[in-house]
Amino acid sequence: MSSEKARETVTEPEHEEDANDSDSSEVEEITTAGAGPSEPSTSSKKKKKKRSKVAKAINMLKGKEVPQQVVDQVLEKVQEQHGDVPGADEATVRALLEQLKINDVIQGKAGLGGKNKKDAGDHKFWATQPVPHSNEDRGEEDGFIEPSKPREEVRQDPYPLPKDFEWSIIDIVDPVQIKELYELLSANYVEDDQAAFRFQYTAEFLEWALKPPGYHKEWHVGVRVSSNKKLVAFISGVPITLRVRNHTVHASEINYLCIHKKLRAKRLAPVLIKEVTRQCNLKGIFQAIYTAGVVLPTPVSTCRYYHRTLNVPKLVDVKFTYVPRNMTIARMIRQYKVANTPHLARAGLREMEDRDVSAVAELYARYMQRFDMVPLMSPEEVQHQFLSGRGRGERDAATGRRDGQVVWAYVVEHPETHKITDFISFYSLPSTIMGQKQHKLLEAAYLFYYASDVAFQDGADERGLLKHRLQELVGDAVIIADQAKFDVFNALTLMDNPSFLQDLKFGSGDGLLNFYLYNWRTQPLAGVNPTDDRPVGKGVGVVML
Ligand code: MYA
Repeated sequence: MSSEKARETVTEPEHEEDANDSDSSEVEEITTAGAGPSEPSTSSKKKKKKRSKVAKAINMLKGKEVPQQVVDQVLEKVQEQHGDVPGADEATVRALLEQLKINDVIQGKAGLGGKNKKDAGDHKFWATQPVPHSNEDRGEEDGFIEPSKPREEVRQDPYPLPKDFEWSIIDIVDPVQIKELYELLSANYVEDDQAAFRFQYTAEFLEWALKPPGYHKEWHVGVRVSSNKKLVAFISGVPITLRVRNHTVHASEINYLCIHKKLRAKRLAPVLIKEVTRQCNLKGIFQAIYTAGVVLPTPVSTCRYYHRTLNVPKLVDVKFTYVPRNMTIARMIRQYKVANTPHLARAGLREMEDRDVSAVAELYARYMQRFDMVPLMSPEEVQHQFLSGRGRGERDAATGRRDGQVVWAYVVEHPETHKITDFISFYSLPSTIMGQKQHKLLEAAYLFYYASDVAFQDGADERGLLKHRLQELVGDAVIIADQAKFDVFNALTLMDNPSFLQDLKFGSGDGLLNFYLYNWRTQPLAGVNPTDDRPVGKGVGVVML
């Protein structure tokens, strides 16, 4: 997993005529989840009551998204006490409240979505692990927390499991076993807070994600019931070479930790984590990267989900998004309508092919120097990440999708020089819609890696050249996803994403994704929040599947 599914807050243009103008930044944010109008009141009794309501609501911020009621009440209070204050508008107040909440999360003071409110000391398992236990525990210098061990000093036997269960290495090449994994995850993997959506990784996706070049089958760790061999738990690692600031770290990317719903809260997760750690150690790997919606000790960065609505009626039907007050569904459809063909088609945008691998690998490596934590990819890894998941057979004429396609990758080839100037990719990760008769699957596209050589021009950032190019490039990815019948296009506040999300009408979601490093100290990296020396996004250049 890489992410928690999140409902959307809706963006609405101030003027309807701005709706199709992708350059328009005149978007006002309206959060509808938990929204409710507040009663105007004048009597002092009512005021007192309201103040205590405000205090209560503000307390809610510790664990939940900022409710509309809080924003409305803060605005009213400001108005009451100070009259018209420049900048005291809804969007600013919401942004400030969100910021307060996110700062708390990053400093480990608050949990998210009420799901994890433990103090660092209450983490019985995590307290024993080589991870920073607070941001103060990160030291001055980047480096390991525990030294690596020679192979013979690594524990040779698997950790004991409760009786009736046994370890089972899952062979991803075997269609029967990949189906078993698919079935475990489809019924038991990550859900949103309201249990309305659950990730539904396809068998093709899992095969793509778990078999990068140099993968180790021993890092695909399953647990079965001894008597009937039913697969009931799983965790995986795949090799990844990270650059974290100026260090190269050979690590494992840990993902798809899942325990059957009937076996929860029995302390099985720590056993799975220790066993995959042992398997990594046996291959000489002592560092890892992982992401989770829950707050554990201690995120190195946190990013927020953003959602670009494509299929308005369906997203409204399944309550992924809402029709805001003062808005109609027809206006919303117009607002989110996208062009029929990608704008860069004339500039040489086409699907990436095998012959582009070395050019894309070079462009990727140079572009990713912009960020503090990035995967370093060999040409074989580039081939795998962007091409091996492209599906079977011909593309369907209507949707442009191939059978079993999980990743979409495009390049811009300069029409005269034939140089590859840009590339862009996204992947498909549907979610099961629970308790809905009409719609069973939410088709979501997720922004993956991209690069543009505009970044290497003088003043690319200062003069807004890169921002403009990325808007075109990602805007085209959104158009391609729309043609391929995706319902929504998701992205996080990492890499250069914050520069174009709003202009491309992505709305802020209520989900945050925490990034963690195992056995590696480094100062916090800029994600949804800037750090002292880096703006938002620039710390994180890793997209986890
Ligand atoms: S994140 C996706 C996680 N999966 C899901 O959310 C799917 C649905 N949920 C479940 O299947 C279960 O609830 C899970 C927990 C399996 C999550 N990451 O067995 P328990 C700690 C790490 O009684 P259960 C992903 O895949 C929790 O704080 N730890 O709990 C990345 C507590 O410890 P402590 C977690 O609910 C995974 C302990 O587990 C997580 O039955 C990265 C309770 O265990 C979590 N997401 O099962 C794993 N959730 O008392 C770390 C709970 O200390 C990798 N816990 O608070 C580390 C690097 C390893 C490799 C190193 C190589 C060198």
